[in-house]
Amino acid sequence: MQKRWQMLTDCLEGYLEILILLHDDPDPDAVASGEALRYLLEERLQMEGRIAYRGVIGRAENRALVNFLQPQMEKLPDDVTPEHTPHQAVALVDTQPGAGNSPLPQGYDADVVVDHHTDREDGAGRFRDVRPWLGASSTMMTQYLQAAELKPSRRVATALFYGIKTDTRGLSRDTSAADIAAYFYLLEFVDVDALVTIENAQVPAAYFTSLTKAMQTARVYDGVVVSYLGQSDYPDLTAEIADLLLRLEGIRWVVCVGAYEDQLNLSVRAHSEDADADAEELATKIIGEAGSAGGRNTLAGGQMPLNGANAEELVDEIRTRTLEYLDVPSSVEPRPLVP
Ligand SMILES: [Mn+2]
Repeated sequence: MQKRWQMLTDCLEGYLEILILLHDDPDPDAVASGEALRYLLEERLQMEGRIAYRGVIGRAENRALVNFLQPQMEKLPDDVTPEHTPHQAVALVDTQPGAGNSPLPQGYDADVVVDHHTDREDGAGRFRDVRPWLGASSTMMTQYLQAAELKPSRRVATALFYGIKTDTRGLSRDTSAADIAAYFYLLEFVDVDALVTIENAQVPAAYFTSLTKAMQTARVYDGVVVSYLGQSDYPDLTAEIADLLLRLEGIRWVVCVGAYEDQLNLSVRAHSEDADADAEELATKIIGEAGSAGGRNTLAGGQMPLNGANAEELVDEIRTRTLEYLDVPSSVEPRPLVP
């Protein structure tokens, strides 16, 4: 890691400012990694960092994290490539140029790319650290702090800890030895009261409306469950409900769809015991040319614009494509999850 930290330092030589971009609709891992990078560069390279993102931070726990962390973070307009000044370096964390949820297009010449999703291998990023075998970008940022011999502040440690915890579902999914090591290293610095507040954040009543709809529309086909939660209040609700549905006994695959404004959002989950699972491939097949998708073996997501199309019809198509991809015979009758 010392070498990586040295390369990162070399790459940023001559810059006094950095624009740190997160993926769209950032999750705790993205927010924590962005803030950790800002903290590291400020403390060690005296750089001034600005964090920016597009989209929505909707999930109550994620809002609580932001509320606790108070990162100097700004929301950018949707569908606009963020701009930076010539004396400002640009970093991308928890995503890569050209990924479905990336604010930077394919091949964009970012200065720094730090990510743990599937390597897009487009060479983008003068300093590029992409390690898909890790469970969280927060693990990578913890390693950078250690390499720079910088003790994390309570704020940063708590955020990184929560980033690893959520991305790996409490070290139960896509977890490597490095994630476990980072998790326990951070533990001693964590603000436990803040963590309890974040994890138990209260949710709006609309959350239960969406949850009810998701349960009522869920159909089980052998080990596959497909659910549509209708128009939802925020785009990352599909991910939350997909995680919940994956807990159903005997389930190997979950596809959860929701509409947010004029867009359809999709979350795919595969059981981690299914060694051959490729959630990213399924998400990409489902979305096709209509939108974008990305992820890893056990979890993936995607989105497509509705352009005025009927959401229910698109969901029917998504269901058909899912069952085809997973070789579920058409003779299998769908079973409602709840009566
Ligand atoms: Mn992540």
